[in-house]
Amino acid sequence: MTSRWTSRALAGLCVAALANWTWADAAGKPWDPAMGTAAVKGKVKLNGAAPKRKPVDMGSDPACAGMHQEPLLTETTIVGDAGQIKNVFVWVKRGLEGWVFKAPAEPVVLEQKGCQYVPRVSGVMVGQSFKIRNSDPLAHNVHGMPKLNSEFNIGQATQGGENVVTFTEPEVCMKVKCDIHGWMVTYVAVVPHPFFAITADDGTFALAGLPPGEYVIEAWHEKLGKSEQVVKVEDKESKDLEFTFEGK
Ligand SMILES: [Cu+2]
Repeated sequence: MTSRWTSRALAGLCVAALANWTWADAAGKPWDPAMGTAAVKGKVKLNGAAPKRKPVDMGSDPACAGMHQEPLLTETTIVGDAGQIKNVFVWVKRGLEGWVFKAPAEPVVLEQKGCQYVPRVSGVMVGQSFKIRNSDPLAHNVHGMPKLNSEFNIGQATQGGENVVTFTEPEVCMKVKCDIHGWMVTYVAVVPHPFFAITADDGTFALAGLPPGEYVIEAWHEKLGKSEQVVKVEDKESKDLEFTFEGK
């Protein structure tokens, strides 16, 4: 019993070590939050007319449609009156390679509610728990379609069902969908550090607590594509960036 447990535990450790190798092996020192004195913040805007959001057609599953008095609106591109874009994933793509970051103990939660994923875009660190919850009284399945991480496909037949997955590789962003309900789509970004943000209703983002340095900041949107800028911040400095996407 003991030896079987030991060999299993050792095998588990080896798998964990291998799985983590590509990112954890990066030359770097443990992150010291006291170094985080700088910030990059800003706004993401659309150049051109905002696309009109359409009602989501839930006709293939009346139980889903029945949970909404008014139809949900598509979330592919959400643009405010002043052109500000919501749900853009903004992160430090390069410039933090000298540090090794520990994933937080708290999970990131993705919920299925009213036959919709909430939130539309999530950010999670490599190795951090990503908890997927079914809050609906019907079945969903959660089909992750990564390019760099392992594919997963989890059925959640009952309300309150929860599963946890973790990711081994940085990947911005992977698509996750429900194979039962074709309109259910969400995007998950896996990042090797905590310096990422998802633009709010007003299109703003903030990357605070950065060490002074030069960074490549990338803004990613599921439909509009991606854009990057180089920015240099000194000790105690905060710089503003504006990203502009062309309408599609
Ligand atoms: Cu579903």
